[in-house]
Amino acid sequence: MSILNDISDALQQGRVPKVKEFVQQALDEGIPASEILEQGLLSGMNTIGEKFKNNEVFVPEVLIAARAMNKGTEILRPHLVAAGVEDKGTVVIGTVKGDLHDIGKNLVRMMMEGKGLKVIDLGVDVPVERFLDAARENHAQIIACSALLTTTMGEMRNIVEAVEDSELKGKVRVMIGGAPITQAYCDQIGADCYTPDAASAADAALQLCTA
Ligand code: B1M
Repeated sequence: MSILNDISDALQQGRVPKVKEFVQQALDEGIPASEILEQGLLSGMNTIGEKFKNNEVFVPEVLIAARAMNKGTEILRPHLVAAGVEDKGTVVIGTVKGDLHDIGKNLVRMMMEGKGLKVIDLGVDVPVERFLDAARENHAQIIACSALLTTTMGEMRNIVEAVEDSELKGKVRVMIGGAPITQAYCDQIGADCYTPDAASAADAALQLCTA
């Protein structure tokens, strides 16, 4: 569908006003928000990711594409998030210390909100203690951590150990995810749950909160 290609192209060029315009146009044409996300925005981001890997584009280009991605998903947000009236549980989410990647984390947050969960978003570069403090303050059932770098994923082990060593042990579950994370890594560090994508993270979080 050409409007989805237009979104992907505008995102790759980092053209925020065009991305916003095309996303709105696609919604007006009745294209489902999930399709606009997958085949428009994420498709563009994947292309940028490939080019970044092959040294065809560099950090500034990726950064402006990421900004366009976040602006586009903001428009989709009300369409992805169903009107959950009462909170079904509370999740504290953030990208681990040293890591500034937030697009995947933002998608996870949106999908969780769409399941009627209350989500406290701590942003990026979040130190271990902030995750625990926020879980205490908000009586959260889940700490959800995202990491995109092999150099920062080790922070997740620190979070699991800090929860184990605190009064939160047995009360707060730790969920992990992000491109370099696997089920094997989850088992290795003793985290409670790994999911490969935002939709399955939301399903798993709801299950953990309502089990
Ligand atoms: Co960065 N970066 N980056 N980057 N970046 C990657 C991750 C990289 C794979 C690119 C590459 O080399 N091919 C590479 C990591 C290599 C590695 O560690 N193995 C990399 C690098 C090296 C770096 C820098 C070190 C580059 C540099 O400075 N030399 C630097 C580090 C900065 C830092 O964090 N300290 C850096 C910087 C940046 C930007 C700031 C320019 C920008 C981020 C902007 C932003 O996020 N606001 C950026 C981007 C955009 C990327 C790529 C291109 C795209 C990431 C993305 O947003 N994908 C990425 C290459 C790639 O992935 N192809 C790359 C889309 C997003 C929807 O996917 O986040 O994976 P993702 O989320 C998925 C799943 O993983 C999952 O759900 C989502 C889908 O449904 N998920 C969860 C995520 N979190 C979850 C949590 C869950 C469950 C599922 O439960 C709690």
